[in-house]
Amino acid sequence: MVFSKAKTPAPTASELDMTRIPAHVAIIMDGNGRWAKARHLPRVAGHQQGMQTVKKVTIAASDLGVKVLTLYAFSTENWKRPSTEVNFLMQLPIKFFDTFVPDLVKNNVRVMVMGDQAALPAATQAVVQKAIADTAHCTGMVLNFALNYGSRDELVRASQQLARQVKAGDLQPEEITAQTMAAALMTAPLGDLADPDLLIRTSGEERLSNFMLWQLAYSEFVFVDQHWPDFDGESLKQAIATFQGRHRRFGGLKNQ
Ligand code: V0D
Repeated sequence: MVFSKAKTPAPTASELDMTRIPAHVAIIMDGNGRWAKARHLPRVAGHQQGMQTVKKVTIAASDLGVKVLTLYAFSTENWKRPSTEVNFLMQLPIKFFDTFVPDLVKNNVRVMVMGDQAALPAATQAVVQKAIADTAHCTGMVLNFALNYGSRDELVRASQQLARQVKAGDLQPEEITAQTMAAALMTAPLGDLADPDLLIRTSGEERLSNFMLWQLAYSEFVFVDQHWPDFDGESLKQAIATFQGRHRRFGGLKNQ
């Protein structure tokens, strides 16, 4: 007893406080390869199934009243994978939009993308731009894909942009603040909602892997053992219940 912490158990998903849904949920969608391996399937089958999970979880998050859902789809380091796998991954936005843009519009979900788009194959860039355009009028949840994204790359680019402004005489060094920094990051278009309230990583790994290093400074982290293709709306609710349990015990900087 001496060594056990008195813990308030997280509420079950069925008793979520709908007035305290995290506004911005970010997810590292890990475990597609392991999911496939466990079924003696090729890795790409895991990515294919993972894309179906993206659709289900997007609708579940929108239904719960999440305002921004950021999904880490492809990191700047993922180019090191075998070219057959990279090529397959680059087709996924195309498959995703052929089958899912009408559902996004029906659910009033707007697509945004952060990361270095210029390095993606032209066909992938085109379909991503079309999805952004086709959902530009939607006023509900923002579905923000991190695509060829790396947080150090983001911070380097932001620093270069601020340095250029200083050199041009448009900015004083003292004017480099948390605010001007945030305005130079890829999440700037999200405004007040740029910082995730909740980060979820699937598949049991407990690392950030170069994801939103600046924006996650005050976020709650929830790690779940399920592989991404096994994650679903119930898993999302459970993670949000865990988030709400933590906030009940410690209070937070925001939403109090
Ligand atoms: C594989 C599991 C949706 C994680 C989910 C190119 C890795 C499925 C997209 C997507 C991927 C991205 C941008 C966009 C529309 C859809 C996606 C990639 C991988 C990397 F505008 N799923 N998805 N993109 N996977």
